[in-house]
Amino acid sequence: VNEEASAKAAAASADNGGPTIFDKIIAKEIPSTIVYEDDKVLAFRDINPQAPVHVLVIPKLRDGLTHLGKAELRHAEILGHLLCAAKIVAEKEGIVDGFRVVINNGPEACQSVYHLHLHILGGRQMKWPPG
Ligand code: IU
Repeated sequence: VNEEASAKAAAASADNGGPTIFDKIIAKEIPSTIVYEDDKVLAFRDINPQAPVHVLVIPKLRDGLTHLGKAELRHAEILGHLLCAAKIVAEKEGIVDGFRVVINNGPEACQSVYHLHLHILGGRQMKWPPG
């Protein structure tokens, strides 16, 4: 029932290309615990952590990347930058030898915020397959 509810909630907030709460986090209108920041990306702690370390890495400029399904070759640089930032976060958090990077894409993957983000998860034993 819970899984069904969360899938429905995700579908209900499906991509409409509008602003998201991450705009306010980037603008620092909503406080977040920042782990890493540079001119292109922001990394902050997830408000509802699913592991001892759970950090989100997002592009400061969404530039059409509501979700990975919108990626085009012109996004190659920022996509690479996000992955490099993920590694920096893992190093800073002391989990560089064991961590997971997740991108939920679309309602079927339970994406709830339509501003591309990488989940960096670690600090516990991960399982495979993921749920
Ligand atoms: P998802 O991949 O779209 O499902 O992930 C969105 C994440 O954003 C999810 O893990 C939320 O806990 C997290 N989040 C947050 O950290 N701060 C917020 O204000 C909101 C969501 I709304």
